[in-house]
Amino acid sequence: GKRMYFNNPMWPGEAHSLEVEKILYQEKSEYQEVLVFESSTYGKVLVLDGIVQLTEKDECAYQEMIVHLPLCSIKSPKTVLVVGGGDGGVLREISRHSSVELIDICEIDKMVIDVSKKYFPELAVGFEDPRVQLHIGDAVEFLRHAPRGKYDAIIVDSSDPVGPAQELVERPFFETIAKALRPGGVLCNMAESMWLHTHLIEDMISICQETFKSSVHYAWASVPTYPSGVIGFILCSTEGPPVDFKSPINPIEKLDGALNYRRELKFYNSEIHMAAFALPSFVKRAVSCL
Ligand code: AAT
Repeated sequence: GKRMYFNNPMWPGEAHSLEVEKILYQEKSEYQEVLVFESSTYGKVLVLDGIVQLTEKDECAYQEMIVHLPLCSIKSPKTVLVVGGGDGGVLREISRHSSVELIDICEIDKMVIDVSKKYFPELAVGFEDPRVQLHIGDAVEFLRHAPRGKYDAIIVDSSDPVGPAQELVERPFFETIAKALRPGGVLCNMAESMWLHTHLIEDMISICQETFKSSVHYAWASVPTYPSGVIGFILCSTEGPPVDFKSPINPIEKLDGALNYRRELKFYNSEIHMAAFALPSFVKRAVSCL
C-alpha cells in the first residue's frame, strides 16, 4: 500500500516509513504543518512538520515515562508545568497523581489541541481534568514571567529543535526553568535518541549541570515510531534536598488508584523506572560527567 516516509536533516541518511490507510487531516497552522493519518499497524498518527509525534499504539511508552519518571521521584508533587504536550497525553498521565493540585500547560499551537480533541480522544481526555490550566503561547515567554519557585516539577514535552521548539534546548530556557522550580524541584526534559543525537544530549546535559548545580541523569525508553526506536529523558533537580531519581520514593504501585485511573498503565512500572537509567557503554562514555 501507499507509504509515508519521514526524512529530516536531524537524521540524515535514513527514513522511517509507515503504511497509510487514510489521510484524516492536513493543515498548515501558524507554526507548523499538522497531519493526522490512519496507519495500517500503529493506529492513528500525529505528524508535525514531517516528524512523527505520536501513534496510538506506542504513545503510552513516551507519555508514561516522561511523567512518572519525575513525579514518582519526589514525595507528593503538587504543582506541575507541562511545556508543549498539546495532544493531552502527558496531562492524562499526570492526572493519575492525586497529590497534584495544579497542572499548568503551555502549548504554542492551538491547532494541535483541537486536532487531538477530534482525532485522539484517548489523549485529549487529559484536558478534562479540572486541575488543568491551559496557556496558549510560547513556553519561552511563559517561563520568563513564571513566579519564582512555583513548581514542584516541570515536564518538557516538546518537539525536536527545528521549528517552534528551537529555543527549548538553549541555555536561557533552562535558566528560566531552574528559577520557576522550588528548591529540590525536578525537571524532566525530552532528550532525543542516544543513537542519533549524542552531541545534542551532551550539550543539554552540560547546560543542565551548570544551571542546576546538581547531578543530571539520563534515562531512555523504547518507542518504535521515533527515529531509531528509542527516546531519552534528562532528569535533574534544583539545589535542595538531593533527589535519587534511580529509585522512586513515590512508587506508582502505592499511589491510590494511579494504576487504573481512567485506564491501565501499559508501559511504566517501578522496575522499568529503575532500568531506564542503565546506559549502554558508549552513552556512559559520552556523558561521562554523569
Ligand atoms: N506528546 C507528544 C509529543 C510531542 S508534542 C510536542 C509539542 O510541543 C507540539 O504540540 C508543539 O506544538 C509544542 N511546542 C513546540 N515548540 C513549543 C514552544 N516553543 N512552546 C510551547 N510548545 C511548543 C513531542 C514528540 C517528541 C518527538 C521526538 N522525536
